[in-house]
Amino acid sequence: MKLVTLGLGYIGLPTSIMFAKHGVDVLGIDVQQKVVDSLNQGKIHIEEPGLQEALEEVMASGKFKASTAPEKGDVFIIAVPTPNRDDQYKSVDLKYVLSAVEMIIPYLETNNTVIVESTIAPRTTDDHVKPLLEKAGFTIGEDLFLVHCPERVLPGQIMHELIHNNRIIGGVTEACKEAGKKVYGTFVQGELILTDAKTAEMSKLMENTYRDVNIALANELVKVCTKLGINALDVIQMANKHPRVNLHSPGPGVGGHCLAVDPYFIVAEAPDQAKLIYQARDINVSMPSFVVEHTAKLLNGLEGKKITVFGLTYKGNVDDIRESPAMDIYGMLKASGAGEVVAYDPHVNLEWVEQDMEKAVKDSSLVLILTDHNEFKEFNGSEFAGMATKQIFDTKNIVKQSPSDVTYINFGNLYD
Ligand code: SAJ
Repeated sequence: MKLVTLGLGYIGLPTSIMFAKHGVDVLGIDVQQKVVDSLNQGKIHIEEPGLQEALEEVMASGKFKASTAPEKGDVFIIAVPTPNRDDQYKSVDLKYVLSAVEMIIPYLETNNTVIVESTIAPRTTDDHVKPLLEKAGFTIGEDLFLVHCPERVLPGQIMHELIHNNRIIGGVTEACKEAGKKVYGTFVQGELILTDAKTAEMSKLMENTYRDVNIALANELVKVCTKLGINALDVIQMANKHPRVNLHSPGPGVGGHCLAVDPYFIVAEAPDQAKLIYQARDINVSMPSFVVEHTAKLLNGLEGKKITVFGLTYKGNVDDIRESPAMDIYGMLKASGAGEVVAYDPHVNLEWVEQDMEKAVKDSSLVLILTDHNEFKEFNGSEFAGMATKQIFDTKNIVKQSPSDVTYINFGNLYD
């Protein structure tokens, strides 16, 4: 089997490499020449445990190569970004998906399978992708097979989850479902669940929406408890002792290219019905302001103070700063008149991000933890010796034991 993948980002690259590891000849396509060059030189351009080693393995076996131009193949997988548009309900922008389809059309042959893995709004496969392929002369389910198989792997655990998660295979026809099953049967050990394309699209969106709505509930609880003088983190711990309750963890907001994006795809298609989903997004979007407001309170005003932000990525132990609430908070603090705002993140390799923890905290009045990197879980206290006032505001509740001479604040002991 020869596989052509379109998009070599956080999903397309691990997926391509996984197929190559299981004997498939893979040609990975990306529009960015520098990504293609780096991969062909055996270097990954994203951070994901196990991925670098896996790339080296498939380069050595000759099963994977990258290019900017597609070729003919048996299976085409589209894993390109689907950002929000800038409209009222932030609907899905299909431009990359549709241009990927246009790009492969000249290479498609009878009996090929086209799979969209990118997250798309409900009905996109039937209403947008299928017509393009039909216009090119194919009859879906007869001489070309079309499938939506949403990716559902967790960044940080992608290599494990690609193999062990179950997969929803949304075929446009029965024959399409079977074609999709054959492709993922190459390496997936989880269940291969066959359904139609629109059910697959909606299921994927609801998984992330479920999580977003539950996080919003936890974040709202923090706001309520802050007003009422109750420890929200204790409440979550108590309530979760109930066998049917699973309150999520509150935090400085919800980021990444999934939870902060996908719920809008549902809202945009049915705004009058999807009210709770929209409200949950609003609550999560409000969290950076809540954090900045309480940072100012803890410091009796931000003017002239140095604040050190620990963590810029959207979650711990990844290098991804897309839709990161930590980036919003960093920007808001900088715009707020604080004396100096320094960002320290050992996972983010950008010129303006400090890599030396001691330098980052020197003369600082507050360490503001925004990301749950492993590096921020344990401190012996000496790290904070140079601070002007030794204070930590831990919005992720991750510090295991705060050093005794440091004032430690989290979402459990914030009061209005
Ligand atoms: N977060 C909280 N509280 C929580 C859990 C998460 O504030 O209790 C925040 C994180 O800090 C982060 C955001 O939510 O900012 C998202 O993190 P995540 O770990 O929940 O999810 P992602 O975005 O890394 O990956 C999700 C996963 N979806 C689900 O778990 C339902 C993953 O399986 C999907 O493949 C991925 O979205 C995707 O690509 O859609």
